[in-house]
Amino acid sequence: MTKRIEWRRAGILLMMSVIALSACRDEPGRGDGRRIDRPSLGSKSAAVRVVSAAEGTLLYGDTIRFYVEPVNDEDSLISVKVSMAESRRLLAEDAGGHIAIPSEQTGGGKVRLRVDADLGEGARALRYKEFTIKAAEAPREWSFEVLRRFPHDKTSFTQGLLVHDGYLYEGTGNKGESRIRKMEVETGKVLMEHEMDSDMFGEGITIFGDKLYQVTYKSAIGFIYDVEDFSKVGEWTYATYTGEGWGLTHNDTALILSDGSAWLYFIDPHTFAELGRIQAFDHRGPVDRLNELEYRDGTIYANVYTSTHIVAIDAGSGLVRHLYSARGMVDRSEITAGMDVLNGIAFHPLSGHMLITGKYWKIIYEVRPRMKDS
Ligand SMILES: [Ca+2]
Repeated sequence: MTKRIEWRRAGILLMMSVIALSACRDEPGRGDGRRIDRPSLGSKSAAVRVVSAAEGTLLYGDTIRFYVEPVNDEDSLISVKVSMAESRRLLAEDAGGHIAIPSEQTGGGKVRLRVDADLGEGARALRYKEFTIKAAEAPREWSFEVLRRFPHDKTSFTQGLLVHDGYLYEGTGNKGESRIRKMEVETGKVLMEHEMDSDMFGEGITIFGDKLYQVTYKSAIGFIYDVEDFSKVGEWTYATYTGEGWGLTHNDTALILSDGSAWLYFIDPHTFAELGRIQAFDHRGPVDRLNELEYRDGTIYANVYTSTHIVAIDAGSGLVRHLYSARGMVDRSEITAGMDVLNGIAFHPLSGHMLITGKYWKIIYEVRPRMKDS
């Protein structure tokens, strides 16, 4: 048997099973393959192909271009809609199937597009197309100059750190060790504390209005507390790419959540609807393992989990503009046996400098960025 005949036979078998399946669905028990007078299905197997000149990698700022055409000659294209696969946000629509989308509209990283084609007479086809979009330039690199050191409770498995109205707030993780605290910034003196149930693994925190929001590691449950007394006033849920909650911060209108991937989610603090999402990316592609967060002036600062890096991400596009290395920031004498990874970014209420600590670290460092090799 030649290859050609094998293919044809496979095609016929596939067609027959598709027909049998659709017949079965409509008329149980009569899947004999003969009842195929269904004009609404269009041609034998409605399908389109996506043809792109740029199969490899695009640079942020480029335009994503491709065209969509029916696989079967007898099909005609009525229209094509292209949307972001994850959010279904519509990006482009064209009757001729010629698509051009500026990458500013998709953001960078691994961009997955959903292509919905209308082939007329009720026939539709769905394809997905992936592009990797990298930054044209590497982020600017910085190290940290330590200005001051403040005490940090080395029993705190830090997951969330922020300054609000002059006080330091911290959320910690690990089951049995998860809590939220209000403290004096420079002494670490604990002014208020709430311990979570021992089966809960606390993650990032943020304060929006008069509420403190907290996420949890794998439970997909968030908690809401009154910032005045830490009394629990509500719960919320979130659906992320990894199913996990990691870091939390906010801008003027939305909570901003990380989940250990390169995605950052913008969430309405009242309805908890997702308002949008961005993917962090640099000149190499997506920047994942984003952990503790801090937002300031259009920039999201994020720890990259297990590294000594903090990235500064443009909150509109996801573009990583700056890369800060904390390597060498911790003095040899400050290293303790139980010390875990760097995690925790806040800003000092008076100086405006960055405050950085880590899980089970004994010090919070007030730092100023210094250009590398200067
Ligand atoms: Ca923070």
